Amino acid sequence: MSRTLTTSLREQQHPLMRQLADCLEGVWRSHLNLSPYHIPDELGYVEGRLEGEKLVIENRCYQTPQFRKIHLELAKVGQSLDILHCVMFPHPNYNLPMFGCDLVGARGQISAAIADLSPVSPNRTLPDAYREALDATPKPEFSQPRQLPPWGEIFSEFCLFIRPADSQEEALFLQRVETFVDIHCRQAAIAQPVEPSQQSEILAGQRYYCTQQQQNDKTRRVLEKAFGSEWTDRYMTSVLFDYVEYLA
Ligand code: 18B
Repeated sequence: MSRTLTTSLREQQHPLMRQLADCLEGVWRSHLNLSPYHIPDELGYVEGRLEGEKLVIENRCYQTPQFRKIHLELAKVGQSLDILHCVMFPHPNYNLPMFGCDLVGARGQISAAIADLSPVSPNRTLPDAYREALDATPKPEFSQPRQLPPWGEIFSEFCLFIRPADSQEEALFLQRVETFVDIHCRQAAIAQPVEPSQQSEILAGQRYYCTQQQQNDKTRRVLEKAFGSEWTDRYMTSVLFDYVEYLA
């Protein structure tokens, strides 16, 4: 049921979101061994309306041996706002960065396109293999870069935060995100678990990433309008940016 519903929302969204959702799932399927990740039924498909427009959320979650949770979320606010949100949460016994992506669009125009592979190690740099792979690919230029907020210090030097100017830049963004996820899945597939002493550092890095993301007031505001602040708090800390406290 949720699959059909997700497919239907995907078809209603901005073409870049649909293409990106298809692209992410395609790369995952070709490199990873995906199993379902269970989220509570009441959070798989959610509709809210407090003041103003209806908000519809559709979630898809997977897990793999390397990833505790892979979360793809599509959301639609009335007829005006479309959102694609994705985070891949590695198990903390692997030194793998956090892949995250957010696309926000209003009335046919994407206003914010963000994607990154964000480091979680104490020195806050990506593993050498990632840097080498990313440096070996052409760095795309966009005509309308956007300024990250202060909590965005979690992102790497490879972070993209732009407003795509036209369909050419949309395609370039899509291609760049595919490169990020392709590199990430290839690295994850050959990753070796770290020593227990390093795991607590990675846990701390993942926790920091999530608590910074939880400070995104723009996300909070959209959710609060439809669901209230209590629900939004719980959703942001348990679905969008949850973290674990245990060692594997
Ligand atoms: N986010 N985004 O995911 N957010 O979730 N998002 C916005 O044009 C939602 C992530 C990020 O300028 C905006 O200004 C909602 C991940 C950054 O202060 C809106 C959901 C990343 C900004 C939303 C959602 C991420 C941003 C304003 C749940 C990165 C700029 C759009 C479905 C890896 C923040 C605009 C700023 C912006 C909304 C980043 C409306 C509701 C994974 C940096």
